[in-house]
Amino acid sequence: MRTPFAERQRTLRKELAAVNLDSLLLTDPANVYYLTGFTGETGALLLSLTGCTLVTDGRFKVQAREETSGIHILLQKGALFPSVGEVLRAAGRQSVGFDPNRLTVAQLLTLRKSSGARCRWKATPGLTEHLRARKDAREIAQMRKAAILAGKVLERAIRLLKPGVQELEIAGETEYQMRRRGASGPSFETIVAFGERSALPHARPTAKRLRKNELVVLDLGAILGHYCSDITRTVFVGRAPKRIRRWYGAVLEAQSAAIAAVKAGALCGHVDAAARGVLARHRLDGHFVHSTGHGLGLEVHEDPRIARGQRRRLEPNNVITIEPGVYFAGVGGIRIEDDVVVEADGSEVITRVPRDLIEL
Ligand SMILES: [Mn+2]
Repeated sequence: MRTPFAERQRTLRKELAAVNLDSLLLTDPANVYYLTGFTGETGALLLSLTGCTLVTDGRFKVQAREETSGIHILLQKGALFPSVGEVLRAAGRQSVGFDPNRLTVAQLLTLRKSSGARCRWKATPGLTEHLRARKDAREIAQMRKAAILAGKVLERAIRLLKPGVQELEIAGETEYQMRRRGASGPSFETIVAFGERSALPHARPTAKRLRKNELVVLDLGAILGHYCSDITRTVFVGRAPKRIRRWYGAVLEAQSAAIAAVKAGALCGHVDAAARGVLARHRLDGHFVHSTGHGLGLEVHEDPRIARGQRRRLEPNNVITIEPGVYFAGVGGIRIEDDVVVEADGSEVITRVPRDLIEL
């Protein structure tokens, strides 16, 4: 089967040439996978204008050969970064790009020392991440499957919500169901938050038991075929009081407005402002304490960021989340999140779970 990796390497090489780099160092596993197919958790990739070398350790020898093709695999002698430096030293005078967001200060110092004076290190953040943000047709198809899987698991979790059940039970069952349906695991630690705890946007599941007349926030995602999904629904256990309905209606309206603002060319900050504006009209913007969304792909949080003031523009085939929420300490929170593919004139919502308030 034809793999996309060689073509991605070619595309990135053009970017290297454009910023006068001879090679680029990649250490982040998602970036290394994106460019080579290698899934080992440690390794460093040196992409040069003429070739590609993956440096990793003996544990990954067989795996690297099986998962990649057309690249040079080098097993490190001793530690990873001195080995990478040696490869560069042997290659002679050149300028090498690195991502300051992905490398520690200690790693850079080791690289500078081991690669020698003829190697010039240049900070070039986000080159691969920018390519990754624009998904190809195969990636979108995979993300649709991951999103649908997350939705099914979420709907099943909602059916398990009965007074007396613990947050941890729901979270455990959810992650089990993901794997039963083919996911390699959750794309982040599943959030199950009952009652007051739902006011914490990133609540970790506890032994708390569900009671009647509580809000429940379920925020989960699965990794399927390397790609992440991310979905949130809010449920009320009982008949929701008027103010909860009002808050829920406002969040749903904010999410719809943000989704309607999504299209290629739109400023990320405008999409955020669409959600924030609706909540402001309901005098709830002070309770919306996070950004509207984030890019989704090999990682659960990636480019582009849908946040206040972001000047970046959406591109066709970006995949992003839209997830406004409101939070009231001591009472609870409401968040609705879907995954959205950016299209030329609009968007496709790939998570397929009804968004109306569910009362159990
Ligand atoms: Mn999210």
